[in-house]
Amino acid sequence: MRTQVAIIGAGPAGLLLAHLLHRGGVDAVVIETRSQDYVAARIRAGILESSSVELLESVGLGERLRAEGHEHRGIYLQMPGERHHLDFVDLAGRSVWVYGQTEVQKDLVGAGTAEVHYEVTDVALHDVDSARPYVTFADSSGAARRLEAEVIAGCDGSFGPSRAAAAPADFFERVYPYSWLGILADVAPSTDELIYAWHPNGFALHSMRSETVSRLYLQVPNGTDPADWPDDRIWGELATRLGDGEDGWKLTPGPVTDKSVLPMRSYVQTPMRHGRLFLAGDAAHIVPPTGAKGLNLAIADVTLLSRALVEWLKAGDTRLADSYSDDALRRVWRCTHFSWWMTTMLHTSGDPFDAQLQLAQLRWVTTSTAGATGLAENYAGPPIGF
Ligand code: RFL
Ligand code: PHB
Repeated sequence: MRTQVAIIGAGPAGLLLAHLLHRGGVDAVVIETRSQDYVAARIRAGILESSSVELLESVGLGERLRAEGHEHRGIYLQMPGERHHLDFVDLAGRSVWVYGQTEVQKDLVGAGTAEVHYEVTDVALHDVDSARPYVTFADSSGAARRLEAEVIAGCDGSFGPSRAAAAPADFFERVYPYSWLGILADVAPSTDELIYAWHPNGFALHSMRSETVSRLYLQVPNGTDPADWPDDRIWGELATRLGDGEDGWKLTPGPVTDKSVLPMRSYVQTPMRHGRLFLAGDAAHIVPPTGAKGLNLAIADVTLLSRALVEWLKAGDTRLADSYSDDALRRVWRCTHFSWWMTTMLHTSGDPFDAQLQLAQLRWVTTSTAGATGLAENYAGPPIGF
């Protein structure tokens, strides 16, 4: 098989890249180890920055998003006895949208612009330093395949083979001493905006997917077994940390349809290019979910990468490809800092000095226009290409 761009991974980065390249007149083939159903059902991100929404709209992927997504002006930041609304539209001139990654994935599959080979195995990258890189794999029937390309795009997340193929590289990492226990529940959200809550017992987040589906998270110790958290215990702890009963606010529990524990870390691998291999999305960087940046970073990366590859493969101009890593990393490091900052401000460590610093920081962010604007600008997100 031969194509212009071999894309490894059919998550949002890989499928959106294929869609953008198709619109730019560049051929691509995507290979994915999982099944289409598995990828479509993975419950992950829920928040899109307005620049992500604008990008998706501008490439024909905005119809369901506008109809079924929900625009939010801001978030609540909370400490015991205090709930403050930060209005991003007033503070930074931009909103965010609640629209699940599952829905973005469905829209990308529905666009039908990507040739995707699902359920492949034994994926290996070859000769990425040369002008003729290629990928080998076994297709879903077990037959050995070789995919030759001008460029390989590694969009295979943190566990795929592209990261290693892009080495030697610099690797920056921070592992956090806590995880999130996340639930999806069939119950109307108890809040109009997301609530990020600092509490002495640990962080809690009330998010949502729709008028009838809520998404909630609790900070738990690393190594927590979800089996130790029956539904009643989860709702009880959420009620405590989110302030059920304070100022008449009530948390309404409901049937839990999904429960999982996710560890948290930050990493960035640089550069995001090695020869003819370009990394995008989680393959190059992971952020903890506290700032809702992962999916948005993946969208920003592939927007830059598609422009660079169209210029190169259609017009022979390599300038954007040469600057891709530096261009993408400006935003990556901004969001890596923001996600680290939100995470360390809101998760308790057990150290009383740290707790007082966190509260002082939260009071500053919720009472000073300068502090609130900084958070709002970062949460609502810098423009693509910043
Ligand atoms: P993905 O989505 O992991 O897709 C990578 C794909 O590559 C496939 N793959 C391979 N394919 C071929 N050959 C191989 N050898 C392969 N190995 C792996 C995988 O099967 C997969 O299909 O990475 P991508 O496309 O870069 O997208 C990144 C986002 O998925 C991720 O950043 C976000 O989900 C992060 N994230 C959030 N981001 C936000 O912007 N806002 C949020 O609110 C938010 N919440 C979250 C999140 C991530 C979470 N988890 C579980 C990681 C909440 C959670 C719980
Ligand atoms: C989510 O809805 O899954 C979500 C929302 C905001 C975050 C993280 C996750 O910061």
